[in-house]
Amino acid sequence: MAEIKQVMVPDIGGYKDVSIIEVMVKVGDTVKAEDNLVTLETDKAAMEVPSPYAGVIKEMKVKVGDKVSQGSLILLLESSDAAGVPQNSQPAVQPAPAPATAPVAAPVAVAPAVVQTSQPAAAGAPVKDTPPAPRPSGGLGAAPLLHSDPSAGKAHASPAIRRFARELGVQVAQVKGSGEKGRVTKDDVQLFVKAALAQPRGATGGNGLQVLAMPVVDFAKFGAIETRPLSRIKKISGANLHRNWVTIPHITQFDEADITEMDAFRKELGVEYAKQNIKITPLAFMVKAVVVALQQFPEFNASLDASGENLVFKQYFHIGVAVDTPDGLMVPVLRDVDKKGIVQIAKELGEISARAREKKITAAEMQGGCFTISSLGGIGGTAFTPIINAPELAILGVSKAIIKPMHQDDTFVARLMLPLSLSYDHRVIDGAAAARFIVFLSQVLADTRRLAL
Ligand code: CAO
Repeated sequence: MAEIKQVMVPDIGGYKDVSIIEVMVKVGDTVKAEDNLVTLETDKAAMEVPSPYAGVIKEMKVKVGDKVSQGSLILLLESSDAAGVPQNSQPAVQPAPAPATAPVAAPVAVAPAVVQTSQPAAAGAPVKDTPPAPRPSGGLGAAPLLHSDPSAGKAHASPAIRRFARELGVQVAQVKGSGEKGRVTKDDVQLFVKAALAQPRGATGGNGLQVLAMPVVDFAKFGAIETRPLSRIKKISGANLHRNWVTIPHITQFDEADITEMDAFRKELGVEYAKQNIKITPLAFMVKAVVVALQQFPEFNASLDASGENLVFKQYFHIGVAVDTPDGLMVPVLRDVDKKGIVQIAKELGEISARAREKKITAAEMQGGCFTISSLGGIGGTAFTPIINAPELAILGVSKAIIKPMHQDDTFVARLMLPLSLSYDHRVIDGAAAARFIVFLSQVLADTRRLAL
């Protein structure tokens, strides 16, 4: 049978004339037992008064700003739960685990005092026939902490608002309060979320990048257009390139290697191995020379671990080679290059680049690289700034070798000069180390006997 019940302020640890800072319900609302009804606040803490019964709110007896003490009538409720909650029982408020350092003014939950009337709802006005029974709450100091929000002690917001904010993933401390004494209101949290959603894609707060949104341009306004989707490879590699470009501090060091002798030797080998269908390009020498340089400078054959605080030095020498395919860039990896000769490397390079162009490279074949070479030498250009293939620490860009006049022994001589562009992760590699690396690499390429060292 429905009954009208009076819900009163419970034992609040002896505090008197405590402000009501929030009223969560209104007449006509249906509440469940333990739904919060009002929030009270002293100068030390905020506390919520949960409903002891399920039912419908019939009359509000308080409003925001009212001062109440233990026993003050909060509201009348038509209970749909005849059994209700025993007067002195602890409400089933589940306190969240307390933060390691509990904020001084952390909100607490208290049980309401309830007066149950014996009058049926139809009989009209409720009758207060028993005094409010104080619940065995430990009062403000002993009550459990309700929230683990680390901002709880700083921002001025009721527990309900904190919970609302938490549900939306908002830290109350970040929200500017527009309420009394700078209190954060529900509207403030909603405005905060709206503002966050309105930020451009890719923009983040805190330590992230704050970038302008890309302009949305109607290209068709300026002429005929055709829209084609990016290839799957470009979508995947694009995301990786973007991450690497914006998260790694790149520096690119340039040099030129005199490969006159090397190229003469390469041509000799080329004639010899053409019968076996092995094409020997300058790249095979570069792959080998890079490994010799990596052995000399182990820092370049390393990666940062996930913590970013340790360098992982690799004892193996797997070299990635960027291959231009009709669908986009792929980087298959040649394994254990230190154990292979130029001809073997050239053979594998031919095979792996052909398979990449036929889309026959597996994901496993593109993993485990220590260092990448990107060669545009077969196409042209004088230099470029390759993007590091993280978690590797450096990448070598190779451009087209051309014959140049070089000054030697008081005269100019024609030499075949190979442009090199070494991009490196400046968090790990110093400029001097990079210069030493590229100079050493140039020396190895200039004197192929060094490949055997
Ligand atoms: N200088 C001058 N000539 C060069 C050269 C260089 N640095 N590198 C290659 N060549 C010559 C070769 O000797 C070959 O000459 P011939 O046809 O007369 O024999 C010609 O250029 C074509 O070489 P290639 O490109 O077929 O072979 P490669 O071994 O040099 O490169 C591969 C193989 C797969 C790396 C290459 O084909 C490729 O895809 N390159 C593009 C990589 C890329 O897109 N990088 C950019 C990534 S963005 O960072």
